[in-house]
Amino acid sequence: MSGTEAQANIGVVGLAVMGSNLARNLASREGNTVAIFNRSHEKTEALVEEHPEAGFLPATSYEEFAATLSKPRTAIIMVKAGAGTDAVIDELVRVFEPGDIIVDGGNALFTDTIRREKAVRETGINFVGAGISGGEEGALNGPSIMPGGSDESWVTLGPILKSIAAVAEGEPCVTHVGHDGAGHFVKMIHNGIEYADMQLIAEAYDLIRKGTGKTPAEIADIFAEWNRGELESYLIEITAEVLRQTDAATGRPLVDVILDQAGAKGTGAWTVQTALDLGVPVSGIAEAVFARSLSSKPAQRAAAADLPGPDETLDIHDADAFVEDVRQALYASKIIAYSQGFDAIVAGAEQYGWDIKKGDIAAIWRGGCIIRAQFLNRITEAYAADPGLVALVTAPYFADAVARTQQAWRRVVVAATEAGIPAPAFASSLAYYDGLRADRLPAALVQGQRDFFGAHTYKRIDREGTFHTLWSGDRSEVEAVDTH
Ligand code: NBP
Repeated sequence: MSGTEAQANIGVVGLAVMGSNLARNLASREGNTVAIFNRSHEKTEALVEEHPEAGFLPATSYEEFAATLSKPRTAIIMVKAGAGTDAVIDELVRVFEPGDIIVDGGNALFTDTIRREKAVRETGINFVGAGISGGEEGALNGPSIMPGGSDESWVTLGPILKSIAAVAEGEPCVTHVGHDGAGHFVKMIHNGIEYADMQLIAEAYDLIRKGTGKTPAEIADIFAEWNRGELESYLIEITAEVLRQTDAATGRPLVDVILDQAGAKGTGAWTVQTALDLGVPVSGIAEAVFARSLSSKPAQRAAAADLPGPDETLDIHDADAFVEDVRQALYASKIIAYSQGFDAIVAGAEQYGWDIKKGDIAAIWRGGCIIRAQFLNRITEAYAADPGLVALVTAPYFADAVARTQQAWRRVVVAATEAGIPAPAFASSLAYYDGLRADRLPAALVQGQRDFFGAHTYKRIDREGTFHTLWSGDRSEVEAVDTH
């Protein structure tokens, strides 16, 4: 390859597992010719050698990479998020021209994407932060893709991304989410929901195991059965497979030999940090993040191991009924996790001026991504019926589902609490639900306390205005002051 012929319509920079698979996916689709570049050239050579069928156009330098691409040049960066992304952007800006498109497909923090988009735009080059979900398998066979960036770049990029995205019910799982950081913001929320979904499933497993004494393989059958109903989803499906797995070395269930300390790469924490800044209670997601943190504190856990628990253990007389209660609790809690996630999307869109179509987001999560699930169709329908829906859980379908399941949900949380089995995401989701539907909250007392010690003022239920009580002196003679 001379390096001067512009033959590729798309390029990939960064050829570790995600980049290689995405490049192979692109190359397998009709009409795409893919230029590839990696900082250390051995990876480029290896990919070309292992996949001659892909017809890759390898480049040894950024200059050669740029020369290989037809205009507008379009390149997807798949490198380790952070400094590596900035380094590659600098190089591409150096060799690209106005009108070209740089796509960051890594897991960037959306505020970094906003910063990068602003800086790159000044050069006349388009910058698109695109969330890509589905892990290495998704990158190869069809991920769910959440691109941000300008309308102009979407014209070129849209058909390319549609060609490689997963397909759900005939539709590609990609949509132009919104401008600048919108795509990475939505991908971050996706991951937050994923944390909650996984934690809820793990709590369901733990309760069934401790409550009924069933083996992991028996519980795998339960999850496989659940996967045929309203809980049908990728995470339920793989849970059955994980629980069914036997450890080759010991013959024990694999789940029993895996160290019970959960890792994290940070996107769940980003979701919670962002939600705190936006003032959105994503309590189910937060509990899932904290549950992983708690699990990964061996010294604290060892020190606390002898602290007393309740005298009661789970006393289940009807195992089938208990399993069904847990299923319903899982479904209700999952609805809350999604409801909270979509609240965060609404708040982010408002804060950053993005026009995000919530129903479209649910639709592109139906395939390719980790939280793909049957009930995402119901979310799309809910937002189609009422685009201004204030809380997903109040949409008729979900309100009915929670009404149907809430008694079981309460029984499960009570049983877990009485038996001293931690079910933080189940319990927190239920508390959120009860908080949301409460006629009156003790927030009134909190306002009183705030006014007492900090003169923070309060509103009244019976009059307009802002009030402060003179608390000092004879407190039986409080005086309300309208500060307006
Ligand atoms: P890694 O995150 O492990 O990154 C390795 C790649 O980054 C290599 O190609 C490496 O080049 C390149 N790189 C680094 Br590190 N610093 C660089 C620099 N300064 N300049 C140029 N290249 C640099 O790869 P990955 O697991 O394939 O993930 C790629 C992206 O996709 C990440 O942002 C990740 O968060 C995201 N993602 C991953 C998954 C997943 O399931 N793994 C899922 C969704 C999204 P080298 O070969 O020369 O060292």
